[in-house]
Amino acid sequence: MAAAAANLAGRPGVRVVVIGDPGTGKSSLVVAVATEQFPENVPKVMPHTRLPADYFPDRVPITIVDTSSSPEQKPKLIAECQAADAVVLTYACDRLSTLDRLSSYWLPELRRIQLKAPVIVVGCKLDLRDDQQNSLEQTMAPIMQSFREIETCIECSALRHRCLRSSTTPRRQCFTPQLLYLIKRRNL
Ligand SMILES: Nc1nc2c(ncn2[C@@H]2O[C@H](COP(=O)(O)OP(=O)(O)O)[C@@H](O)[C@H]2O)c(=O)[nH]1
Ligand SMILES: [Mg+2]
Repeated sequence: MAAAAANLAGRPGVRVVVIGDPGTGKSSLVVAVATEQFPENVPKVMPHTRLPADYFPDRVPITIVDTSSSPEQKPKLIAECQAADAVVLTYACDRLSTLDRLSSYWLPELRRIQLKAPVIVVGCKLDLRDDQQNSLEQTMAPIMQSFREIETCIECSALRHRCLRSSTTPRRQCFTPQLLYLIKRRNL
């Protein structure tokens, strides 16, 4: 794991790279996780964002790397993924075509570049999810069967500060345990 090796060489921290279709909520998620605020106007791509040092009990410094999915930026996106300790792959809960793109494009692409880092699938904009839709488990089970590199999946709303399993859990508390779990499991 490239970035983890660099950690041992003295470069501190864990790199989490956020990828996914345009408009799925990547940049808003980055801001929301870092600041606990929903940004009304978010830049197309956020600058690298360091999470507060006290974010985790064991104070592992985490840098979140936002990306652009435009074709010209593809080499950069690949390089970021190859340097990642974990990849967050987003879809939008209100646009099922972005969910389909996980299996038709993103996950095969990550295989093609031989990504070694674990993948966390995050369904954004949970507040816009249609209640008639299948549950997260029903939706994700076949995808997780086919793509074992998916470590875990969640759905959350940067706007409403919610995650799927508990409507009262703040984003921070639902997004970051997945990261913490990975960090511990992978000894990052
Ligand atoms: N309702 C709702 N809208 C969101 C949420 N997250 C992002 N958005 C909106 O979705 C649009 C695209 O978000 P953005 O973060 O720019 O997506 P990106 O292109 O993947 O970086 C923006 O208009 C955001 O305000 C959310 O949790 N709920
Ligand atoms: Mg963006």
